[in-house]
Amino acid sequence: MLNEVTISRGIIDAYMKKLSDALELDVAIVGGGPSGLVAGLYLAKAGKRVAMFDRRLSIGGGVWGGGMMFNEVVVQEEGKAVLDDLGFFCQLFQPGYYTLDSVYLASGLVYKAVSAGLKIFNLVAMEDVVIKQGRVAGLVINWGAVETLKWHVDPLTLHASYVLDATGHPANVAEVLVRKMGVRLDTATGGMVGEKSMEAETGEIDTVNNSREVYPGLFVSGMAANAVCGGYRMGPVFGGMLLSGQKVARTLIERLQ
Ligand code: 48F
Repeated sequence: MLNEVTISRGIIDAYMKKLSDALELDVAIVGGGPSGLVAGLYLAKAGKRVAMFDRRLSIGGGVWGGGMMFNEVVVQEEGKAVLDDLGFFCQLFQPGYYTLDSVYLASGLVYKAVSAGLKIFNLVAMEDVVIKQGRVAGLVINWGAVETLKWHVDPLTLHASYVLDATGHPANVAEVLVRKMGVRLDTATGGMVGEKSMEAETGEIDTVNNSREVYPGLFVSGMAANAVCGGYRMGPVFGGMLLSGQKVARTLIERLQ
C-alpha cells in the first residue's frame, strides 16, 4: 500500500540533501540556457562540484522556441563539433549549416547534464552575489516566485569558487554586481558595454571571445557574455552558445586544478 507521507518524505529528504550538497561548490551556474547547460555538462563530466540555478520552471532557456517558435535551431560547422562530442544528431541543410529539433536539443542537454552529475535547481533565482576579499565568492538565492511577487522573504546563501553568469540577454549577475558594488569589470569601458544589434557571423565569434572571467570569480557565457562585453546578437544559430559553454568549462576545469 502506498503511503502518502512516505512519498512526501522522499521528496523532502532527497531535495534537502541535494540543496545541502550545493551550498559549497566549485562552480555555481546562474541560468539554464544552452551555454550554461553545456558548461555544466562538461564541468560535471570532469567531476567538479557544480550546480545550476534557473528562476523558471523549465530548463533550456531560449532553446525550446527555436526561431520565432519554429522549433528547429541551426548550428554551423564549428558548433557541430560540440554536438558530435556530446552525441547529438543533426541534419545537413546546406554546406556548413545543420538543423536540429530544438526540443531534442533542450531536453537532451538537460538529460545529459543531470546524468553527468550537474545538480539543477529550477524555480530558484539568483538575487545577489557574495563578495569576499574583492572577488565573487557565491550566490544569494531565493525562490523564483518570491522574486516575481516581490515578497519580503530573506534569501539563502551558498559559496562557490567561481560563479558563471549564463543568464542570457539581461546578464543578471554582472548587472547586480555593477549596480550594487560599483566595481570595474574587465571590459572595454569597465562597465556593462551592452549587446549590439544582429550580425550573426560576428555575433557568433563575439560570443566565444567574450566568454571569460570579467571580474575575479565571475565568468560570463552565451548572450550574457555579449551583453557584458558588447557583442552582436545572432538569433537562432546556436553554435556560438555551445562553444561558449565548452570554452568556459575548459578554462574553469584548468583553474580548479
Ligand atoms: O537566454 P538563455 O537561453 O541563455 P544563453 O545560454 O542562450 C541564449 C540563446 O537561448 C538565444 C540566442 C541564440 O543564439 O541568442 O537567446 O545565453 O537562458 C538564460 C536563462 O537564465 C535564466 C532564465 O530563466 C533563462 O532560462 N535566468 C535569468 N536571470 C536569472 C535566471 C536569475 N536572476 N536567476 C536565475 N535564473
